[in-house]
Amino acid sequence: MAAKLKIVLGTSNSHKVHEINEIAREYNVEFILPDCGGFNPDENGSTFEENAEIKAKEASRVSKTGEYFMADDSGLCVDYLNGGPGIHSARYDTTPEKRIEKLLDALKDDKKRTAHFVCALCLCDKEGKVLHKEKGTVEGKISYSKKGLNGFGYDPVFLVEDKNKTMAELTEEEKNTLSHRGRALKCMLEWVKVNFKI
Ligand code: ITT
Repeated sequence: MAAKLKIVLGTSNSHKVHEINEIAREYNVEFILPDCGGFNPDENGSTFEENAEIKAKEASRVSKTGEYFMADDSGLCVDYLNGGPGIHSARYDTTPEKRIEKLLDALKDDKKRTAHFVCALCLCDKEGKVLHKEKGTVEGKISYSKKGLNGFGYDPVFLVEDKNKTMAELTEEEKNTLSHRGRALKCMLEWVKVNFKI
């Protein structure tokens, strides 16, 4: 079997690296971190797609090694909050626990609880030229309290549509099958497979 194609993943979120490599398991691809001191892109885009592109390009700029670069910009969009926290999901409050508390508080007194997760992926080459983009979503509702220990971020309060469980109650494999990230990444990997002949 040919050596795995290495793609540099522009992120500082270790949960994303883990999930992305789990999803990529059945492909001949491995995602690795940028070869640089720290990864601090200026995420000043106004959409998930723009921020994914900013991060992928920044990874290609700062990493000393690598041929291909990908980034994931993702977040939770709550209908009652007009799509918020959205692209600000990671910055909604200072810790994951506080972010969940703030969200539950914003929806208290039986507010409309429908929501979805979004994941935008962008792949570029070492010159920073965009090669391909994908987007995935998963619909659900915000629960009244935290449940489950798996996953990360808002998973303990995101009730997956048609399942009587939060994302954090699903196994890693179940989450990756239906998540925003799983959906977007499988499409991206199929594109990579065909176009890079791996
Ligand atoms: P990088 O920008 O370094 O990749 P980040 O965590 O700051 O890491 P984002 O700007 O894309 O990444 O924000 C994503 C946030 O959205 C993440 O920190 C979570 O709060 C939330 N989120 C995204 N995907 C999630 C998932 O699968 N489960 C739960 N929360 C998720």
